[in-house]
Amino acid sequence: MPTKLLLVLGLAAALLVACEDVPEIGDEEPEAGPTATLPGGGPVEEECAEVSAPEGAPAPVTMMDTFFEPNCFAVSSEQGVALTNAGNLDHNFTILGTDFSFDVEPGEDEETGEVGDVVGAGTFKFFCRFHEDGGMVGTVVVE
Ligand SMILES: [Cu+2]
Repeated sequence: MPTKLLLVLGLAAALLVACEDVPEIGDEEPEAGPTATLPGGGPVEEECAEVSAPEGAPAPVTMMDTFFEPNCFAVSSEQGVALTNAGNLDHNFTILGTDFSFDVEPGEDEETGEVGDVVGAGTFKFFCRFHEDGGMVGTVVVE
């Protein structure tokens, strides 16, 4: 039946078009976002889902073995970070290029000072100084 054949061909064409729309991994242009340059840090351009804490409250970040949850979050400059080490290893939260650095032992909590005390608005890398090589890194957007 020619109608059915046409339908199948049309579907195949639609699928081909759909596939061409899928960007290849590593092929994506980073979206324009806030940028910042820090000593030793270089410009950072990244977008992330906003996991903001309620206004004024410190943004909660959990340290696991060995990653941050969330590993991308936004704060206002007046907010700090409420760190919780839920892993079995010593962990640390450091904003790249700053002395904003906090060690947290397993099972312990640590509340940082205001992020705006050390950086202006922008997007910044943070990492665990013990496990950076293991990929324990993240991004904080200061608004
Ligand atoms: Cu760590």
